[in-house]
Amino acid sequence: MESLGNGTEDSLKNPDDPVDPSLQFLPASDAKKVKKKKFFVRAILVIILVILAAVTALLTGLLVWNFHLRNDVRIKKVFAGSLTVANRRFTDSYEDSSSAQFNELASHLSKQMKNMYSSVPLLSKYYVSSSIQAFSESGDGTVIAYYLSEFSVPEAEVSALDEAIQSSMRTTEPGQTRRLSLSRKPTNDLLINNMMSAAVDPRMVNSALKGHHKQSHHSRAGETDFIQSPGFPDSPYASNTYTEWRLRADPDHRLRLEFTVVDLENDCHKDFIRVYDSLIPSENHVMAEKCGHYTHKEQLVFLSSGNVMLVTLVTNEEKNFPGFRAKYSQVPAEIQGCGGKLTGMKGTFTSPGFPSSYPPQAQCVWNIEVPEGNHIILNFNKFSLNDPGQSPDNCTKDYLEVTGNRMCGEKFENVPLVIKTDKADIKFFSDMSHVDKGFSAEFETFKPFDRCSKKFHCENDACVSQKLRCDGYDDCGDMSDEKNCVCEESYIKCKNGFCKPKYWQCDGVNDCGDNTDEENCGYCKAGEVACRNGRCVSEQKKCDGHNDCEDGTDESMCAKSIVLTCSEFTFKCKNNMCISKQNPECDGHRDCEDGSDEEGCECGMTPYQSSRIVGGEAASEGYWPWQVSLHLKGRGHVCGASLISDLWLVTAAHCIQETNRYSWPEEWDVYLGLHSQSETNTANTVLKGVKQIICHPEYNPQLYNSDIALMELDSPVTLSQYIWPICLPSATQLLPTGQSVWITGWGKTREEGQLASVLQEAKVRIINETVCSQLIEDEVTPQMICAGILTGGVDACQGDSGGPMSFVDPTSGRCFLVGVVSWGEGCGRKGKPGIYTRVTKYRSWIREESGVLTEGGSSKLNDLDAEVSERWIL
Ligand code: 4AZ
Repeated sequence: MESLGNGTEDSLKNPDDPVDPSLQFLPASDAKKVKKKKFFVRAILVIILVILAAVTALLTGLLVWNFHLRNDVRIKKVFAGSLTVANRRFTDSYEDSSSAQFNELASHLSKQMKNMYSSVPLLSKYYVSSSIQAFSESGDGTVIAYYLSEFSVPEAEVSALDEAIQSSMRTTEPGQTRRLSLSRKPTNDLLINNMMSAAVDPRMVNSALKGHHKQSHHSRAGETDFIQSPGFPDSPYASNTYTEWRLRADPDHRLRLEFTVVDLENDCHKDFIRVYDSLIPSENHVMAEKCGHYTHKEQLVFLSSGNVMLVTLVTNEEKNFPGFRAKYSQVPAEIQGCGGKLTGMKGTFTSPGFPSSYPPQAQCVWNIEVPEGNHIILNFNKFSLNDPGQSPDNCTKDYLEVTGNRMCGEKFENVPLVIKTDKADIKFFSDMSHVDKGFSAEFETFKPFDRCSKKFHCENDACVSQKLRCDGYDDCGDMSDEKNCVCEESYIKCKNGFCKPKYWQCDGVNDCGDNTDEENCGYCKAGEVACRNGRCVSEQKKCDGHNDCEDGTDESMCAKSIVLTCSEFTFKCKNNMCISKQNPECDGHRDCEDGSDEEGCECGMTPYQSSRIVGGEAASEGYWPWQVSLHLKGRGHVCGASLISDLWLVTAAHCIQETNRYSWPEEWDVYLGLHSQSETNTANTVLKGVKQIICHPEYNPQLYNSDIALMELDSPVTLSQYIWPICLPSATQLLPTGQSVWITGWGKTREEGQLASVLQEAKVRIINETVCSQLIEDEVTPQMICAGILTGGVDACQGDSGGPMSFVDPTSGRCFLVGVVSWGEGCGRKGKPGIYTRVTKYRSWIREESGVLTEGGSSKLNDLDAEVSERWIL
């Protein structure tokens, strides 16, 4: 750097300037050498500058050139379309492209089209030419013209051109007529409507295609004619050719085209046949594209929507095959059996033209009406309604609509369709492009058989005795037996329509579910809500976001929770805030600000939703994966228990207090994932020892009050489909009277009977506390909960003790441990429900002793466990 600087300064100095005496020069060892060096440096500098200038000029040139060139690279874009000339009658001479009439109308139209395009600046800019390809006769005797319009457009403007073409077409849609004026004389005007246009497949306008062979045929009534690829069958078709066959039929007729031989290259990108529902190759009217080889067995028959059809063959340079042969004829436009009324006990109907492919633009409606009281079954022997770009979930192109539900795509298996009425409207629709084989259907009738016979048929398809209708209990399991009731005299009518026994009124329990039975109990007026704390507030204040009751009652059964002072009626979130909603845990809504009401919700998911001890049935393996069997060493099964985490069990205190020995952890074997007591060694079963037993400190062996205990396993159990914890209810969870719950265990199947070998299950209902106390001689405390079937026969029994009473929350499908089998007066006796430990009362004790924090009770569930649970939900 330094030497260059010196050199430049030197060179700029005028050699005539007097030398500055203050400057002192370093002695030059060799003056000639210094001069040479300076010259050399200057030369390099000049060369670098020249190179830089050249590169800049080159780059600028390239940029300018590229910009112009790109703008100048034009693409040939061909549109194919049709239009109706409403004020010209069709004559046969229009079919002959060499006739004077053809040429007169064609040139007339071409000029008018040019005028039309010139009125749109973008079209006018890139327009090259239009050519009228053919004419055909429309249904009303006027002329349909088929044209090709060519544009030469820069690549960047292609989509703008497409849009301009489409919007210019919109002005001539059906019903709109466009008068294209050639001259000022109105007589010369052509009235044009139904103008349609679509791009032509670029493979058809490929400049490599040499031959453009065109043939025209008019099918005559009663005659069948043939078309075939050039040279067929003696020599293969030629390379790089485009051939088209224009087929016409008389007005009010369709064309029927049947391929008898198709033998082309397998790759449709190379050689292919196309069938169009038009006389020009418009993409909007492609009915089918075929290549490869078809055997005689596969019928390849097409029907046009009108009286024209176009067949094209495109071949590329390699692999030439024999080609095709097809016969064509004209058939009346009206297709028999396209819609109509179908009556009787059975019948058939098919897509139009079946077994030929249905035509484009078809619409048929069948009204099936079978004898009153019968239902309809539809069987499809064939169903193939494919249209490219249409998914079976969104049938917008070709479809069959059965009582409002659309079906499309292909069905390989005949899955009968049951229509539970005696009338059905069925509609077939095909759009203007792409056709398929269609369908063939059979309808039959059947008398709906009520499998419940004289019993009440629940909405969930269960059958219950008619006597159980409107008795205040949910016998069906979906409350349907308690809906639409006229309440008998001994019942009150709740505002929500349910009937509940009068003696449940004013007992402090909300049996109606909407609190009707606890209103007007002397302390609240009509139209008021009875708060749990004894206050009364106006019903209008319910769910208004204010704690009007001051104990949260009026905000407890609302979609949204409010934050309240904690009480026995509130749910406490992890952040110690309390919320008003009843049973908010694991209900799928984040009610706590910190989301803790939805934490640990992996628990309690059963793989199956069962429809169903004494009076029970054998459970299916894996139905109750929290059910545990407690074996006393040398004695076998003694009690049940419930898994609440991978380490902790809940059981009954009386199970571990029988004698001293029962309270020693080492005396117990814990079987998890067990199904049958005779098969304790299966792959699904795990045997664990017990590390510690914690009996509830207030357990009262005389009253069986606080009959609850915890067992800690000697090591965590690996969770699986067969071993999974049940959720613990929050302290404020409410179970209404009549609620169905499940009891499970290997206990005795009769009061004087034997233990069950296979795990048993039974559905029982929660019994009103007042009623229970009246039925049971011994004291029933608030720490207990009664459940059973008062007619008898269904109950827990000896050996079931300690086991779970599971409540399946219908909204989340999650199971909660709401009771622990405790005691009862005998087993399954009439009017003697079973007594269970009320788990909600022990929620905080369980949390304190076991450390099981979450409602799910399994803070240790890992990713793998979560995966298992997700699979189950499915
Ligand atoms: C028992 O002895 C027992 N019917 C458990 C439940 C019931 C009766 C007896 C309820 O373990």
